[in-house]
Amino acid sequence: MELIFATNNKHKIREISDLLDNRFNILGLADVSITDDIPEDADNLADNAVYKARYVHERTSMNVFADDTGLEVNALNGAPGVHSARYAGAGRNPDDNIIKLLKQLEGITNRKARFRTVIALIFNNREYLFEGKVEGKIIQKRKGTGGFGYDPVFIAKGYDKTFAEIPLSEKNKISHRAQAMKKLLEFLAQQPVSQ
Ligand code: ITT
Repeated sequence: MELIFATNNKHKIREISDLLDNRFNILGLADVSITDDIPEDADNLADNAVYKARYVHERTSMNVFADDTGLEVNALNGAPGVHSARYAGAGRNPDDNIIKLLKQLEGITNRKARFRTVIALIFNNREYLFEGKVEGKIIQKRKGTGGFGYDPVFIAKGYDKTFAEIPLSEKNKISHRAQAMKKLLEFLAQQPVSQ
């Protein structure tokens, strides 16, 4: 089954390919010659994900899913949230984002945070939403070199290592995206194979 994952983020494609069985052939945006930077201007994750999926569906008529993820920090009233990618500016630089986050949390003891992912799927012209989240905390200083984005400063509940210190296989057991993907996969598994 061919399915477009509407992302340019190679890390995400790798994470998801790791989760999928070989019934699915995942195509990235580059595979369908979409090079546009699809706007993510909505004020919530679901609307951004739906917008991206519709954008690609209108141009390809193929089954497609898109995700949007945010890091929600309790002490910052849910920020950076939907603005996670551009938290420190339009450059979308993960190192700058982490520096800003740690600065905002200086002196704050409540470090509770969660990653939340919303996936929008357009399948046979119908729209579906799937959500996953992982609770945890933001540490004081970055640790680890794996993962991407905010991974070096996020420790999931019940763990003592950051997402950048644990293997991808471990992150994929519990992560926000893995949980949303699991719901997507359960849905797809129920669809006839010919789709
Ligand atoms: P696309 O929009 O092309 O899919 P993106 O990197 O912009 O890729 P998101 O908008 O979903 O991805 O991500 C928002 C921000 O959250 C961005 O700064 C990411 O680096 C970060 N992020 C997303 N998933 C993450 C994860 O699993 N671990 C750490 N940070 C993550």
